[in-house]
Amino acid sequence: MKLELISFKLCPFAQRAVILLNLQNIDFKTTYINPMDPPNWFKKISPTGEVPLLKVDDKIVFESSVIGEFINDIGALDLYPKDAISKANNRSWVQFSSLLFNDLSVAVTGNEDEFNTSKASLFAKLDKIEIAKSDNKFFNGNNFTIIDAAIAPFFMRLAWINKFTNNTISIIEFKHLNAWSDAILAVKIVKTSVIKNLDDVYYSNIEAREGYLSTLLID
Ligand SMILES: N[C@@H](CCC(=O)N[C@@H](CS)C(=O)NCC(=O)O)C(=O)O
Repeated sequence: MKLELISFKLCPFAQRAVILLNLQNIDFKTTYINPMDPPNWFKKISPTGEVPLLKVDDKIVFESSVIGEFINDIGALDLYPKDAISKANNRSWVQFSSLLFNDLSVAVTGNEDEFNTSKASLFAKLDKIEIAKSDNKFFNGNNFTIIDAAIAPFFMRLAWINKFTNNTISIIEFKHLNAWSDAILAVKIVKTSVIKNLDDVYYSNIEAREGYLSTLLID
């Protein structure tokens, strides 16, 4: 089976797939595109116009959560709990975690009012996750699983924002989330799931968006 991940360097949803493919030790080729200015071949094969898209031989799989399920199906490791309700509960939180990226995106691009609204919306969601998260290192215990991979790109970007802006969106008050973020960001496969210097690219992206957040950047 030949796998090709159609990706965008800054895309957190594509990063989820990279983490899971590497965790499962599955060989794949990466093709980067700019989804804001996609090539014609991509328009032809992508139903949504979004990355990530996983080409599997001549078939395509899209939507990062579904790509994650597929990787789990073909991988040697089952990264879901065995019992049906815990598995469904994990899938629910994977879906929920996707909503965090919308708030983060508005926080990066929006004016001051939009920044404050998106931060409040983000914190309301983080409140819910804080309650659902146990004292365990990762979501399901000591092992890194799919839900950890799903939220890892969010924690990575949030940590960059906090480093670049003197903790504008600090999550220190969320005891479980703060520890979970530290545990996830220390995982080697997470660290190596993005291109080198993506933090610099992310900084430049915040600057280029000229939103309220760009006025809070420290050098
Ligand atoms: N629900 C999708 C979201 C993917 C997504 O938002 N991708 C962005 C890049 S990070 C994209 O391709 N945007 C281009 C567009 O919306 O046209 C998933 O989980 O895969």
